Parts: sequence; structure tokens; C-alpha cells
Amino acid sequence: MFIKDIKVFVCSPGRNFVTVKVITDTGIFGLGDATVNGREMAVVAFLQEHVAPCLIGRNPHDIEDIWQYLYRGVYWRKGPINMAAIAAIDMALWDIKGKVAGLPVYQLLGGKSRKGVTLYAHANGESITDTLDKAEALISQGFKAIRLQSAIPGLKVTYGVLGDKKDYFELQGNRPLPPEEDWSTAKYFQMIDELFKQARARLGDEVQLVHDVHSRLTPIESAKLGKMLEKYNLLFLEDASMAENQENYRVIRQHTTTPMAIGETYNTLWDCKDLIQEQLIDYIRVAATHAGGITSLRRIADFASIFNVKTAPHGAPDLSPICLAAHMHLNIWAPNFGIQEFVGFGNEQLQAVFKHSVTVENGMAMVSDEPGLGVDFDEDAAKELPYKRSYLPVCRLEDGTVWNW
Ligand code: KDG
Ligand code: MG
Repeated sequence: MFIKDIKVFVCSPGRNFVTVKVITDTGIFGLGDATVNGREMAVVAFLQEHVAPCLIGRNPHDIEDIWQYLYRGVYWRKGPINMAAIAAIDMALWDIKGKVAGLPVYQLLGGKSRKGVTLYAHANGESITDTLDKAEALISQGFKAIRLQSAIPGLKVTYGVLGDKKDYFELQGNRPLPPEEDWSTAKYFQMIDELFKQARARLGDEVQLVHDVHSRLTPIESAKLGKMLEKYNLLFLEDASMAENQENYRVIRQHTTTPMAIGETYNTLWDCKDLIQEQLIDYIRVAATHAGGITSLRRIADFASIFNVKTAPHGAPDLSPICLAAHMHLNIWAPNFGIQEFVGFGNEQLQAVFKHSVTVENGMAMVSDEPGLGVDFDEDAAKELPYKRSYLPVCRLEDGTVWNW
């Protein structure tokens, strides 16, 4: 069996996705997600010009060797574009191996550790009341864990919340140039305690609560926030501060017992090695698409398990259903799986392009026993929905200084 062709598709069913199809001489093919939000065409060019030609003729079963060839074998390591390309090839090869074996990928990883994958859903509101109305609706659908994001009074736009009431799915799509948002830590601190105070009063103590700070705070501000929210017993605080300096989390950790989660922008184990090894975080949120695929996430999960760190994979709308499927197989296997972020299955166009077999029952995702990853890609439907240049926003402080988005 050998790799005969590698095709790269970019389509926009509501937002852009880069999809890789690895085709073998037997006709069996595998699919991978290579979407890097706002940088889609860079990954397309990288895959077509620098990755695909090196793989034609190779045995698709040599997943580890191909991963090492693309990572260790080159001088330029790491980085989101490179790692998304490796990730997509890797997912496609696991998909092929599963199809050849007639087994779902989780069986190749070691089998099921649990009956389903616990999800956390998003409640994003224009006001605290609106956020909690949405959280109540999700709880009544069966979700046991909810991420709460509420607009910050006095700011134009707040991360996760849309002024024009569009769906979160569209949040990062269809913008020909980067829009700008503003940030005030003082205004945020005036809102955030009240959000969780009202949440516990209305939703009770049983529901698991999560909040994404989206890296807007300095480490000492995150420490203050973690301490302030301890009484509301969050499952975790996500991306409280940037951790380009992994030591930042020592500052946070020494002040608060609120659990910390980070990792959605990380590309390798090296980006989170100290955070995990020093037990500075509780959940590692790497995504298969951005951190080197199933081979890499399996290694990160195993490393994290030694240090009591659980996995909580990123599940934003800019990860395609192929990535979600890869997460499902990892989540159902990983002994140290924590929780999966979930924003729904997207709009009708997206569901027409990507046919997947994941179902949700009572806040839990169920993985099917279809061989491979269990996703199909409709090339004709994708062709009808061409790429549209779009960007994530840029953030500024109220005095105009560029800040972390
Ligand atoms: O591409 C950026 C998004 O994936 C990110 O803003 C979403 O933070 C996010 C989350 O937790 O889903
Ligand atoms: Mg996040």
C-alpha cells in the first residue's frame, strides 16, 4: 500500500476550513484538518509545495516514521503552520489505518476508557441575565458543564459575545481585514464577580462552570481573579494569562486554588512542558489540528497523566469536524481525559460538506464504531463554497495600546 496523491481543499461553509485528503493506491483515503484561523492559505501553500511531494510513494501505515520525518527530519521545527500541516497528514494516516483495520481509531489507541465524552457548552450573553438564560437552556438540554461569557459594560465588543446577536459560529469569519476590539481590565473586574455570583444563585452548585479570559490579564491580575472566583468553584479558568514565559503560571499558582487551563494555541509538547511538569496547570487544551495531530496529542496526554494534568481539547468553530472526530477518539481513550469544549455542529452548509458520526446525548458526545475517524468530506459541496479572506480581531487598550486578543 502506498500514498498515491495528496489533495488540499479550502472551502468556506460559513467560515474557512483547510482539509487534506491522503489517497492510497487501493482507493482507501484518509482526511485531516489543517485550518489555522486567518492564515488558511499559508497552510495550503506549505502543504502543497513542501509536504505533499515528500510523501508520495510512502507507506501510509508508517505513521510514526512520517511524523518524525516531517518534524525531526527538518531544520525548521514547530510553529502553527508547520504543525497544522503535520497534524492534517497525521489525522489522515490514522483514518486510513482504521479503515484498513476495519476499526475506529480509538480502538487503535487502546480502546475505550469511558462510555462517553463529557462536553462543556457555551453560554455567551449581551448581559449577565442573557448569559444565564442561555446557560439555563443548555442545562435543560442536558449539559452538565457550561462556559460563561458576558458582555463587559462600557466596551464596544467582548470576546465570545456578539453585539448583533449572530451565532458564535460566525464570530471569526468573513472579515476582509482585522476588526478592532477594546479592553479594560478595570471594567472586566467590575463585571466578572457579579456574573459568577448570579450564576451560582440561579444555576445552583452542581453545574460545572468554566470561563475563558482569553489571555487579557497579566499574571498577577490572573492570580487576583482566581482568588476572587474561588468561592464559585469553577471547573477551570481558561487562558487567564499568556504563557510564552511558562513561569508566569508560578505567580498565578502561588496565590489561588482556582484550577487553570491553557494550550489552545500551543503547537508542541515543548510549549507546555514546564507548565505540566511543575503542575502549574490542571487542564491542557491543545488541539489535534494545531499541535501535530493524534500522534502528538497522544504523547502530550501520556506526559500530562504523570503530573495529574487532564486533557480538555479546544473545540472552537474554527476546528473542522475532522478535528472534532480526532478529539473524540482521543477523549474516549485517554485515561486522563477531563472535558471537551463543544460549540455545536455548525450551520447547514458545514454539515453538508462534512458528514460526521458524532452524536450528543445529555451533554455527552458518543463516538461511533465506524472504521477510521468516521468523517466524510463532500468535495462537490465544498467547491460551491469558495475561500473568503477573513481575520481574527485585534485588541487595543482604551489608550490605543495593542493588547493580547
Ligand atoms: O481561532 C481562535 C479561536 O479558536 C478562539 O478564539 C476560541 O478561545 C477560543 C475557545 O476557547 O474556543
Ligand atoms: Mg479559549
